[in-house]
Amino acid sequence: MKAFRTVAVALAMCAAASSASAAPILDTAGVATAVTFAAPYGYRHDILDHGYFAGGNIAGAILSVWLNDPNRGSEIVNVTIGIGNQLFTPGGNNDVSNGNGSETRVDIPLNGTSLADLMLDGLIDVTMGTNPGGDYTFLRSSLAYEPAVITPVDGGRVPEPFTLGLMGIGLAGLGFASRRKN
Ligand SMILES: [Ca+2]
Ligand SMILES: [Ca+2]
Ligand SMILES: [Ca+2]
Repeated sequence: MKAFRTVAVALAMCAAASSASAAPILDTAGVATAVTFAAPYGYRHDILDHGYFAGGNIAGAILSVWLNDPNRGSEIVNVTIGIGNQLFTPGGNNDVSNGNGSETRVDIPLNGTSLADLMLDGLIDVTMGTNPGGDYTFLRSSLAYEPAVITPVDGGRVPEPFTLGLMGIGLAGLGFASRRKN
């Protein structure tokens, strides 16, 4: 009965999505880890567990990482995503701006190369690094991705039937995950 309700809710959400943009799907990964130059931290986002199939279409994805810095100081947050390499300095300076107990969130849109890496197999590897002498704490990571949609000639936005099916599976998975948390 619960499973039926989850599927019904997922289908209802898909129907709602057909008249608007597709809802982003969230994948979480990583465990809290101290990062130094000598000890970068690598982890992987795997979206196959949301019903994504290798070689599918993704319109866009944003990687969000949460950081803090137990001892402040100046450091570069060096984020390597897939086979690309992107450098970030949260807050516009070379410091994870928040001290111990608070969090800095960094949002990183995947570039074309990283997105292709993700679409190819549903997996994307991320490495958090810093410069010599830099240190901060990686807290957690979330990858939000939006299944591709097609735009018909009348200008409306309608999910592809195939993508819609994947969304249903993904949403059912989310329902399952949230039930497990309860
Ligand atoms: Ca996953
Ligand atoms: Ca990959
Ligand atoms: Ca520091």
